[in-house]
Amino acid sequence: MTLKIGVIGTGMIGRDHTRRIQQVLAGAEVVALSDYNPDAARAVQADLAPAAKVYERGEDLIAAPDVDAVLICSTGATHEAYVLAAIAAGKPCFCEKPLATTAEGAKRIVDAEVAHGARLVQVGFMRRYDAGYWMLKDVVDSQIGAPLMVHAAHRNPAVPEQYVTPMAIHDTLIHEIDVFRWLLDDDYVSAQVVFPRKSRHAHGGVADPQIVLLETKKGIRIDVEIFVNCRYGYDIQCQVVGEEGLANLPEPMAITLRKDARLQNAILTDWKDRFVDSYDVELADFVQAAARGTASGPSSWDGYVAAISSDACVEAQEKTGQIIPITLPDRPALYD
Ligand code: NAD
Ligand code: ISE
Repeated sequence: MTLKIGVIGTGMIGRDHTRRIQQVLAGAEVVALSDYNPDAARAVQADLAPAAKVYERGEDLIAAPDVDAVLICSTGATHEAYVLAAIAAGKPCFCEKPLATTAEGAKRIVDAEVAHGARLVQVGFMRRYDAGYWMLKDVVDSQIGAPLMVHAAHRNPAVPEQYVTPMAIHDTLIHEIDVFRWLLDDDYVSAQVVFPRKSRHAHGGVADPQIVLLETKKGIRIDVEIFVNCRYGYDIQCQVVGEEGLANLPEPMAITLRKDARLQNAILTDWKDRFVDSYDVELADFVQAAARGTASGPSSWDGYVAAISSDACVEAQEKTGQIIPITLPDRPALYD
């Protein structure tokens, strides 16, 4: 059976995921497209999915009888309403991060899915599917004793004018927030944010760089540097320090070149390239589960916990230097 997919939001990642379904993965095809800007949907239709129908409204795409499952790739603030509509229609949906822009919104999704009685939602936390993070998790679980500290960095070469200080949390750090819960099998109890000297390359609306300090239930201390105008590349670093040793996330594969009396290798500049394989594997997982009428991988609960933790980090930005507590509700049995 070929799973028939509708894609809502055909900007950068919606286009890339459509290419993935159409040209890379087996078992699914894109039959419907929708974007707030219909020209964007028509452009993706022309380039990648000529047989797909273009819908003016995402709600109509979700309700269409020939759409089995939905990819939600529109701007973050629109996710909640589309995910709720997919759950109401009983259709599996893959929702790009963030699941919702507020913890209350994410909770409404958890409540709707629990009321439905089975998982339908996968959140786009693709790092859990990354081979490098898998290798790191294996070593953390078996080789370095109890993890004590994590030193991490999330660096982008530059960001546009629309990118403002809280987006460093909602848009950028949210990947670390999720992947460290998974890597350490832990949850957060507090957050603190401090701002180093501002880079002259950062525009007026964004404090850059930032350092986020997280503490977990097990007492692990995590420091993450977010530096979204670092200029030199897209660079994700993660080092876990344990009682018996220390483990680093592998660097992306690259040729080392000895030339002109220099030893060098290229550094990626685009997030789409850095995690290209992980996006493939996460969507393959979605297609397999959706074909069975369900969802696996990062859940609505993970999206909800990420939203609660993000809200605390944004408050910590606003009250810089202060330690903001993070309290989580009990996890519904559906997500055990
Ligand atoms: P984008 O701005 O390139 O695309 C967003 C698209 O959504 C635009 O075409 C816009 O017209 C459309 N849109 C806006 N409101 C809409 C609505 N109500 N209904 C339908 N379409 C609507 O942004 P992007 O970079 O593709 O990001 C989209 C989402 O994907 C964001 O939530 C972002 O955080 C997430 N994202 C995830 C990753 C990742 O690594 N997992 C990477 C990039 C983006
Ligand atoms: C972008 O939206 C992503 O999700 C990328 O994975 C992330 O690394 C980048 O910082 C975000 O802007």
